[in-house]
Amino acid sequence: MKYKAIVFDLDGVICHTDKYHYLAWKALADKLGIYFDEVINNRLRGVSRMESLEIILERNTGAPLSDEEKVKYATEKNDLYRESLMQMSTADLSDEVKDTLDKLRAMGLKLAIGSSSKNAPLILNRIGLPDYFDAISDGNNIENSKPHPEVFLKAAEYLGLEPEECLVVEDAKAGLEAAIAGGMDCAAIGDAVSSGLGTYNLATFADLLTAVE
Ligand code: B16
Ligand code: MG
Repeated sequence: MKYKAIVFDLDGVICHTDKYHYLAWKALADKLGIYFDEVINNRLRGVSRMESLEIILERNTGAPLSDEEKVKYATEKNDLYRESLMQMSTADLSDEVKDTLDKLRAMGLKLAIGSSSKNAPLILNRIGLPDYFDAISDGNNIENSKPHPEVFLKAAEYLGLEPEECLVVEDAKAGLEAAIAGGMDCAAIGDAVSSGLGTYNLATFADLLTAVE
């Protein structure tokens, strides 16, 4: 086996909360009269909440926001986003993802989460995996979000492994850059494939089973 563990990004890899992020940011951008679309939204993948707001504000043609206003609007977006998360259930975890995770574990691999999100524990609860992973590193235990490698280095540390013993799975360019900066191999899925940065490119989540052999 090439690796001892796999560290999974959450949003866009294990489940699809990305559409809820988009709708909540879109509602805020519309309220502020700022242009926002799905192409800009792709730049928010893996990026922290406050950094996401800064990307949206690049198109602000009105008065600049104060730091207090930025915190207020980011909180408003998060409240709306968390309302959407409450609609999620175990049905939002696909059979393909759950079966693949179970097979990887049966192969002897440790499984961890490496997510920029402060809402990761809530999301894992909603999809029925609150205690499934061997380690969780998320937006609550980091100072620097992706593309900084901290979230993945902490995941390796929590697993008691060296970074090079772990494979990262990511749907975001910023996430692949973070893995590479941390000295880790990475598997790209979804939008991240086109960046060309992945050690492996996955057409489906189940392709991981052959990538790790
Ligand atoms: P929150 P990931 C990331 O999750 C999302 O991709 C990104 O769009 C979001 O801004 C970030 O979490 C922070 O999320 O506002 O919930 O703390 O892809 O790293 O699992
Ligand atoms: Mg992601």
